[in-house]
Amino acid sequence: MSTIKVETSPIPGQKPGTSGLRKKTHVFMGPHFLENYVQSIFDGIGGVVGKTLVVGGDGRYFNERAIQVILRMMAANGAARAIVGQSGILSTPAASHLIRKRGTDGGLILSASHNPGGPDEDFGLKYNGPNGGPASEGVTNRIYARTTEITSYMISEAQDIDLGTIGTETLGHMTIEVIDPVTDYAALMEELFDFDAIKALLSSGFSLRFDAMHAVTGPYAKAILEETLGAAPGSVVNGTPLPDFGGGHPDPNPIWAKDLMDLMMSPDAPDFGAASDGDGDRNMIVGKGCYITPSDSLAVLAANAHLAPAYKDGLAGVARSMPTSAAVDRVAEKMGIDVFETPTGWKFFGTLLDAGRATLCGEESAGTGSNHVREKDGLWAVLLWLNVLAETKQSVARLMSDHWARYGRNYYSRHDYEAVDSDMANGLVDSMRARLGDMAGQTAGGLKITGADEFSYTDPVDGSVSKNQGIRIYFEGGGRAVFRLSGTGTEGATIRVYLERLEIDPAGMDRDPQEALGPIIAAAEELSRVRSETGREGPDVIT
Ligand code: VG1
Ligand code: CO
Repeated sequence: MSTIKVETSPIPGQKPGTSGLRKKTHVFMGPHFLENYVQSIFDGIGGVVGKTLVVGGDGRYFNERAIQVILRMMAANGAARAIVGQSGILSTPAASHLIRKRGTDGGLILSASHNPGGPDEDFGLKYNGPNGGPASEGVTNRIYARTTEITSYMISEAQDIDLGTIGTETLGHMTIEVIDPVTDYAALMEELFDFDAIKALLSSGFSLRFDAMHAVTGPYAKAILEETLGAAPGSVVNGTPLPDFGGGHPDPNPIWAKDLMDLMMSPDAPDFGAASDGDGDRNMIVGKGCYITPSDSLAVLAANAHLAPAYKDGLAGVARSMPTSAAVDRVAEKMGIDVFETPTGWKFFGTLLDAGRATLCGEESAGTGSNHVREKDGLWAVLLWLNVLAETKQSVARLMSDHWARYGRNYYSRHDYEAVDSDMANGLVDSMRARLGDMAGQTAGGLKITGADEFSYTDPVDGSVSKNQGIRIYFEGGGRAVFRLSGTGTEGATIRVYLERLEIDPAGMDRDPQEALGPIIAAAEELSRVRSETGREGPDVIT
């Protein structure tokens, strides 16, 4: 093997967003694009000489090609070892677990998560640190800084590595271990949950459907749900990872997992439905005729986690991203534990989890997880739900309605306006920012505004500060509207409007969320003019 140094120059636009760098696949495949970014990661983390990294991705188009390049660059940069999922496959939570279990120096995860895949769609890459979690802002800032000053990268000239066969290979001085992507993760799940109780539930006639959306969780779900826990064969659908996810968005929400939703709302619905996203870190939970919003799911899991072995001693604390509803806060309050409100993106939970201050974390975007890894974890959430259902012997709908009766219901919805002109989107946010100081005391949509600010976060563990994390407007009676721009898109801007209202009247628990949130929706429009400015009749996606 010979190592070569390739001259290059900075490529604009390599700034990582909410979760790593995401671009159109053809951009990632362009000359030097991937190589520049990988070298900048290596430089940004102080080089990889003698280091071990986990490498794997969600199987989307360009996954394996990109891994071959990464391995050649690792070898050329002096890395000691790469641990790679067979065929380049590793779900994001499985990669996080491997980094921790094997005590590596971190890992590279290839995914654009819930974004569609294929030559004309999206690709992504992110670095996770030795704790298994997404790099902190400090690290991503250093990586980004390197992308703006890079002049060369190192790469080996070598044949492709056989990633299809489990075993050990070498590339120069570097060892490459190709491992089964499922084994370690499945063993971890078995440690956390009462598999016997779940087996008993599934053999008692309880039926489920898990929609892997042609993405990475297929092999994991088949092995764990069907082969180990005894769910009926065929319970896992769309279980073979495809490079283009079968043409859909691998995003587990009522829009993109419509087939599952239709089934769950029909007379033939199984007892439990779930779906996960491209890289396996998101989850959607649906009962018979009953969709569970991710914010509610986090609250229900926090209230019941002690029913699973891993959490039997209770929770140290919980954390949620700022736009996530306060449903979990109400649980934490009753339990007398801390609740932390962080900016959007899993990287902000890392310090709290590492410090043992939070056990469960969640985001409104279908992300839930715990201290077992440092990423959100789709199948973990499904298994925790099943463990809770096995213990309580209740239906999903009943568990949810009992929860609302006890804690109140935080009606919640997110409205997304996609592919908006970036200048227009920024202008909209700037305009609201300029008016924030005067909003308190005014009325909008007939609701009195009690407070308005822009979220700034000071990490309670390491003191780092993250500014401009979303505009928050609070209304009389506990309502709230939040506005922020997405940091994961690859085309124009996506405006996210998060809407919430607390209901404690027992007679008001069964309303349609869009209707129950009507006044907040009207107030949000009056304050932002997002519909009139973008010329749209309504959001592109409602979750
Ligand atoms: C979105 C979600 C955020 C999530 C992120 C990554 O970010 O809102 O909650 O952490 O995606 O999820 P944004 O900036 O587009 O709102 V995933 O499953 O893409 O790793
Ligand atoms: Co994801």
